This record gives sequence, structure tokens and C-alpha cells, in this order.
Amino acid sequence: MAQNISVPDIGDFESVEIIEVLVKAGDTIKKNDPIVTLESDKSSVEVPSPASGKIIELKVKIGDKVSKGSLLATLQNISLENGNDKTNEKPEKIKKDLNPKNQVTSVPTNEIKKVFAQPASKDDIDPAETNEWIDSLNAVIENDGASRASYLLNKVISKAYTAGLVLPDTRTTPYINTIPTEAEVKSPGNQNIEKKIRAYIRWNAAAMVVKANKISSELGGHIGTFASAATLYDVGMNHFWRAKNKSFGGDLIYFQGHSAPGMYARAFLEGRLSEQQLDRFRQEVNKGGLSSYPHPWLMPNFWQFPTVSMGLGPIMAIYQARFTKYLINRGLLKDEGRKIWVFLGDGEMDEPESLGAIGLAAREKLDNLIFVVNCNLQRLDGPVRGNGKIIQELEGSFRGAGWNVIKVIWGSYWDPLLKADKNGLLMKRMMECVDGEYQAMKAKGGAYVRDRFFSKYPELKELVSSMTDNDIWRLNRGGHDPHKVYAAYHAAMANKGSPTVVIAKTVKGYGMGKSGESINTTHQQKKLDEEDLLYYRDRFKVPLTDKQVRDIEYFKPAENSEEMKYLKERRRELGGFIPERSSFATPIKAPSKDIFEIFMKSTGEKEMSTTMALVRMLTNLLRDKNVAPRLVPIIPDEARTFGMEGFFRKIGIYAHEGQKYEPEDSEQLSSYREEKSGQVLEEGITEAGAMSSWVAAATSYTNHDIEMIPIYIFYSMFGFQRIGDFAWAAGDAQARGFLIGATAGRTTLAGEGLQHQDGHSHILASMIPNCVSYDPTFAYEMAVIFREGIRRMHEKKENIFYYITAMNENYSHPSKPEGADEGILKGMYLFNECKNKSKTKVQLLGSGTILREAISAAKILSEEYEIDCDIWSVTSFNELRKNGLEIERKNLLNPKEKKEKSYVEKCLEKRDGPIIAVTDYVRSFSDQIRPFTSKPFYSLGTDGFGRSDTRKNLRKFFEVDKEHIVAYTLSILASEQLIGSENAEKAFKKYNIDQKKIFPTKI
Ligand SMILES: Cc1ncc(C[n+]2csc(CCOP(=O)(O)OP(=O)(O)O)c2C)c(N)n1
Ligand SMILES: [Mg+2]
Repeated sequence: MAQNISVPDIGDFESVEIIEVLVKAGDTIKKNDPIVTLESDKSSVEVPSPASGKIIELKVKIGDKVSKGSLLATLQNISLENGNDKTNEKPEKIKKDLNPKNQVTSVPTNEIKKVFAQPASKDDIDPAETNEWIDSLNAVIENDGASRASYLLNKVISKAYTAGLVLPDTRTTPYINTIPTEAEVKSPGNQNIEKKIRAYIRWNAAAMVVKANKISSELGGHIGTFASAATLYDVGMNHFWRAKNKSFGGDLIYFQGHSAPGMYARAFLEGRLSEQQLDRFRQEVNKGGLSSYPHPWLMPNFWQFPTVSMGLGPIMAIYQARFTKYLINRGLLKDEGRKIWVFLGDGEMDEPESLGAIGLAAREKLDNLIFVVNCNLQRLDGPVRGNGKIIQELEGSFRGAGWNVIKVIWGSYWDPLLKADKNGLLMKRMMECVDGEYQAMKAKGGAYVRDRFFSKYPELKELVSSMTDNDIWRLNRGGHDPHKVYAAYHAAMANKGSPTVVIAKTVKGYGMGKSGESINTTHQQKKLDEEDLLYYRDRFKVPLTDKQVRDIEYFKPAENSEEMKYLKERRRELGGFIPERSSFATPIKAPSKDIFEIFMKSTGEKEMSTTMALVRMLTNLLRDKNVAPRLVPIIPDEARTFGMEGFFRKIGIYAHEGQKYEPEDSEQLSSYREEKSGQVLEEGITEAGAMSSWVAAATSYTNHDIEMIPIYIFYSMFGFQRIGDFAWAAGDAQARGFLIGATAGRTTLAGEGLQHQDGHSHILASMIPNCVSYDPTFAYEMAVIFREGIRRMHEKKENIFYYITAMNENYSHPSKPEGADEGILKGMYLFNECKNKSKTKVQLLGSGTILREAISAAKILSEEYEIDCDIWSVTSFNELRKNGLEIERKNLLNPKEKKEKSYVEKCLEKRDGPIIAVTDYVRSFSDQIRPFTSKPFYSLGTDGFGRSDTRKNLRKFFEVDKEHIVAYTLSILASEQLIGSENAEKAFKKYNIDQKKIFPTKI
């Protein structure tokens, strides 16, 4: 059966041009294979075939204009009826639940009087009645089980809400452990041995910090943080965290940055780090030292995640967990039940980034994610919530967001007391006390606790009357009790359908005694005197002599000791060591040059923006079978701004639950198609989240052993300026991928105004050592740069990432000049020379869209003033500067040698005339190359706040339009005494340039 293929609904566009015809008569094609590519003034989109078959006749050619319904081709249908293709099917209607078990029973409940907003009574006016209710609940639990009891309570609560009762706040639960003692899963470990191992690790971690500070107090470090978290880490290391090896991808652990000494101390016992290395904590300049904090750049075989800038770890880990599911749902990664564990301080939870994405984690049902918040109640300066309770506050936030919350507040020594607390008075007292009091209690000893905590109520005083002050002092916190921690981790591992947060209460500086236990200065404590060290040794029973303690020796038991055997056996059992960073990803072959060939030719009259050119490149790349599946387009709610809405239908938007609704625009070519295996990460309005996704994808080659090509497209103003710290961390993490700063240029993004117009993102990008950045003008430059980026990063595995700016100004693009590739990549090449044989020459350098103003200015200078310009397209002032600096340094270090020339110098040395550089960025962008040429150098740029107006007005305001370039060039030539000053004066008048105008930075 023959079938016509016509243009489907393409949204708002009328009469759009066909720019590619992708099939010919006689071709056999599959359903959804692209037939043609259409291009409007903003975006390009492929038209897929509605069915499989053979093309009988093509009805269109390149350049034709078409609208909805226009005939494109006829098809001999071969499998229309086979029903295998589901792409165009509408999502299944949500079925009504017909299961009688889930039906609401029809037994009516009695209606009662409605009330509104009366607070709950605080007094028990009828204790007998209260007891009846509690007895009823107990009876249901005993007879029908916990599920039935919960059901009944829910039913009663919902009835109470409908009656208008004001119910107590249910975001939080009582201030006790979430897991009842009876329900705790017991650790299979040997507690005696584990306790010893933990003591040695504690000692060595403290010793390395103290030793470093004996060398110099400049070196710093932290003892108190790891001291409070040692049990939380150790239980994970001994029982839960599975390493990467041949048969398993490995759990991913985000360690709290300044607990690093603890990880080194364990690695020392494991034999992975030597004593010499521990001695070199925070002395990294010469090889063999240990990083202050987790820095993959500095310890690439050890650390995986840079976390020390607080708040980055939690949000990056959330997106890591989501990206792991993305890879699984796209069929690129096996689902092995790997977990992402994240260790955080309670103070760190103040960071907006720490809590900012917890809603996403719950929405995406990230049950592969486990947060552990170490609530030692202190941050750097003092208590985290002296007047409140950080644990309750966090519980409320996480529960509210939909997380599984496991509180580990009290250790086992409290169990008998809580059991004896029949009337709930102890629990009430626990709830009453604020964190400032809890902190003071751990600083001041058992007698103080008896006096301040228990003695408030006679019953509680009585409860502990047979306990000594020491016994009271020993009442431990949950985070220091390996049994409680084990039970919590076990429950976290088993949880399905939501992320888990373990909120553990600990003591900052645990075991440090008067030198730093639970006192406000704990965080800064990095020196322990002899007495403190002896105390610390005794507290944890580390088998060192007094002399060894005085010499601050590390302790490592004999290799054949039971502790060492146990420690190694545990890790062997769990598949290897943690942390460890490695990569076994196979490279991606760079796409063939053909894919980019079309961009090397002139577009003729046809105008497009570099953003459109880039989107077309990506569309073409989706036809390359090596590259296509690895592309990860990441967009924070701006796909339509950048003309990328065609991707929605073509490759789908990732949605872990698929699409449960029929999209409003389902008939259209760019329909909003969500899919479980969707490829686009449509992030919503979160640059921090989008960047975290990008980092996860850009480091997938090490964390998942699969090389991915993330391309994150954003408003360039909301890039480095907004998420600069993430970009820095990406450099540290050795991310590989593309950041695209779209709508770039202070005067190119016109109407949007001050907060949108970017004139400095390249400067920010230039500060990151492994970020390679470009500001291309023409489609062929973009193509050459982009392809080389894929080759360098994903084929050659260079640990760099690319920042490329793209603009939204439409213009026609010339053909690539012969032999320009090398210069495009190095940062500049000769675009054109005016050869009027004039005596007066100028070297005109431009980048981005402002290069086009320079080209127009050169024409005027040549035709009207007989001044010859060499026009240089500068694709990267940043790369030119890097090269210049390196060569200059080399020359200075080798004064006897013949001087080498920088690339800038090689380009310009034989050229006459002053250099004038013009960009859509602040002048310091182009000024970067000023030192590398001996010629007079002038910059024109867009220093100052942007403002909304037309491009023409903006360029005039910032003095980067062709008229200003002409007038300033004449003035520069006058100042260099190459021509008379009257030319410039005349030009200022001719072009209406106000010579008294205030400098734009001041307006
Ligand atoms: C973004 C950022 N701001 C400030 C710091 C400096 N800093 C390091 S640790 C710390 C206190 C941390 O307190 P908390 O999160 O409670 O961790 P703890 O040491 O108590 O476990 C601060 C402010 C940092 N590392 N990162
Ligand atoms: Mg803290």
C-alpha cells in the first residue's frame, strides 16, 4: 500500500525551509527514520517517517518552503500493520483500580460536628480514657499486627482532619531512635576487634594532624570532626560499602571533606599508604604528599569526589544517584543495586545546596541514595542550633520531602533507662533539652548531666540514683554505638522506593577530653600537647608506650595480628578498598569529518545563529552510531530558547516513570515526550542541579566506567557566575564534557537587560586550569572546535572540559578559509586581509559576533580612509594567553637560549600597524594577550552593566559597533602618529559620537 508522507504539525511555524533531504527514491527506511530537516529562523527539526517502507518518490528538494500538510514523499508501506511500533501511540489511559480489595468499603461512618482551628489540649483531663485508647491500640498491634494498627490510625487521623481538628505536627517523631531496640538487626562483626581497629584509626588520624602542625602550624587540619564520625565510617567500611572490581561497579561514597585524615589513617592500616605519606599530610607540592581534603585532581587514584566546599557534595550526590538510574533506564548500565552514600556535617546542612535538591531525590524515588548526617551539634564557631534541635529540624525537612528518615540518637546504654520510662518522662526530658544544653553536658561530665538533665524531675533523678557519675557519663550517643549504626545502615540498605537519611547524634571531638571534646573551639583544634595525647591514648587504649606517644608514633599492629587479618578480610569480602578511583571506560571514536562537513561551506544568503548551528551539529551527531547514545543533552528549562525542542520528540525526555499523561501537544513534531529511556535531561529551573547532572555525566568514565558526552546548555550569564564553585569542583573531578554558554555577549543578547547580558563568563572560565574555552563567530569555527573537543576529551581521554559560547544573532556564515583549522583551535587565524596597498595598516582582532562589526569597520576603513586592515578571528583569547604565559616563562627560565615565540607573536610579528581588539566582553578579556606582542595594543569591549535595548543601540552604547571601531581606529592611528588627528575628529562628528559621554561602567 502506498502512503503519503507529509509535514506534520510543526507548532508555530509557517512556510519553513527544507535544509536537508535525508532519503532518496528507492531507499528502504524504518518508521521514525528522518526524511528531511526543516529549519525556521530559530530551530531545526527532523521530520520522521510515520511508517516503515520503501520511498517511491520524493516530492521536495533542499530550499523548498513547506508548511503543515505539505507532501514530502510517497512510501510503499511494508509493515504498517505489524503493530510493533509504539512511538506514536498515545500513553495508555490510567486504568481505574478495579481490584475489589482496594475498593472503599461502603459501610458509612457517622458524621460528627465540624470544628475549626482549636489547638490541642496540653493537659490530660481524663487519664482513664487516655489509657483505654492506648490499650485499644496495643490490642490491635498484638492481635492484628502493626500494619492494621497503622491503617486504623491513618483512618482516624484522616477523619480527624475532615472534622477540622488541629492535629499535632507530624513532620517529626519523638526524640528517640527510629528503630526500636527489639527491631535492630544485629551486626555479625566481632565488636572487640572492630573497637580496637577503630581506636588505631582514631589515633593515627589525630597523630598525622598533630605531626603536620609540628612541622608548621600553617598546615592545619582537623581532629575533632573525624573523632566524632569514626564509628559512622567504620561500620560502613567493615560491613556495607562494596568496592569496584571486575564483577561489581562499586558503591560510591562521598566523604565529608575535612574528615579526610580518618580515611588516610584507615588506608595506612590497610597498607595502601605508607608512614612517610602520612607524615606528608597537607604537604603536596613535592610528590607523595596527601591532600588536605578529597581532591581527585591531586590524588587521582584515591579520591573520587571533591566535597570540601560545603553543600556541593550533597547536591552532586543526589544528581549522581539520579544519573546512575538514568544510565540504567537507558540500558547503558547494569542494575547491580549499587548505592551512593553521602557523609555530611550538621553545620553543612545550612547550605542551600545541601537541602535544595532533596525534593528531587524523593520525586525520583532514589532508593540508591543514603545520606548520613553526623549531628555532633557543632559547626566551626559553636552550636549548630543552640536554641533548638538540629536532628528534629532535619527530620522534619527530610520527612516533608518524602525521605525515609532513620534517627540514631541514643546508644545502647540508654536502652534500659528508656525501657524503664513507663510514663514517658525521660522522653519528655530528652525532647525538652535544646542542643546547646546537650553540647554543654558532653563537655562537663557525668555529675553535670545528673544535675542538669536528670535532676529536673524527681522521678528521673531516682531513675539514675544507683548509677555513678561515670556510668552517667558513659550513656552514649547513637552515632558512637556500632550496634545502633549497624542497624540503621542495614535498614537504609533495605529501603525501597525512597532515599534514606540516617541522622546520627554524636559528640564533636569525641575522646579528646578537655583539649577538645564538645567545646566550642573543637573544630579548630589541630595541636594536642603531651598530656592531651596521653589522655587520648588511654581513652581508646591504644597500645603505645608513653615515649611512643611523646614521639607521636603511628600505631600499626603486626601483619599477622587478628586486627589486621580482620580488617583486610572485611575489605576482601566487600570486594576491595575504598576510596579508590579508576577508569576502565573505552574511548568513543570521534565522529567522522563528514558529519561536520556541511558547516564548512558558506550558508550563502541564509542566516542562522551559532546556537542553531550547534543544535544542527548535535542533530547530525545523533546519526553517528558511536556518539549518539553517549550524548547527554542537559537543559534547565530553556530548550525552546535555544531551539532544541525538536530533541523532545526525537530522543525523549528522561522520566523514570515514563509518561503517565498525553501531552497537550502530542500531535506536534516537537511534542513534549517523556520516556523512561529518554535521553534529554530536562532539569527544570535549577542551574545547580543541571550542573550537578553534568558533573555526574562528565565523570561517568570513572564512576561507571562508561564514557559519556554531556552537553549542558545554559544562558551564559547563569553559568560560571551562578555555579562557579561547581565548575571548579568539576575541574578537580577531572570532568570531560561541554558547557555551552548560549545567548552570550553583552550586546548580542539584546532586550533581556542587566541581569542577563553576559560580558565576562570567559574571564571566569579562564580561571579554571583545565577548562578550554572558545568564543567562535562562524558555524565552521564552532564545528572545528566541537569536533576537536570530542576527539580530545572522549577519544584521547584528556582531562579537560570545554566552555563554548554560542549566540542568538542570525547572520550568514562564510566558508572556512583554507587551512584555518589550526588557528581556530590555537585561538586565532587570519580571516581576511584588505590589500589596497595603503601605507597605513591596522591589525583588527575580533571575536564572537563583534568580529562581524570589525569586518564591516575594516571595509569602511579601506574604502573611505584607505587604511588596510588585517582581520583576525580570535576564537580564544583564553587559549592564546595560556600559550603566551607558558612560552614567556620558558624564555625567562632559559635566558641563554634563543627566545621562543608565542603563537600570538608568530601571528602578528610580521604584520604592520597597531593592534585593536574588539569583543562583546569586558576589555580584560582581550587585554589578556597584550603582553605577548611588542606592538601598540588597544582593546574595545563592553565593560559595565548591560541594559535592555536593541543590538544596534547597545553596541553604540558600549562603543563596539562598526562606527565606533572606525572612529577609534582613526584616533589610535593619530595617537601612534601614523595619520593626522583631523580624521578621527571628523569621524566622531560624522557618526554622532559624543566625545563627552561618561565611561559606560559609570552609567
Ligand atoms: C562552602 C564552605 N564554606 C565554609 C567552609 C569552612 N568550613 C569547614 S568545616 C566548617 C564547619 C563544619 O561544620 P559541620 O558541617 O557541622 O561539620 P563537623 O566538622 O561538625 O562534622 C566550615 C564552616 C567550607 N569548607 N565550605
Ligand atoms: Mg557538626
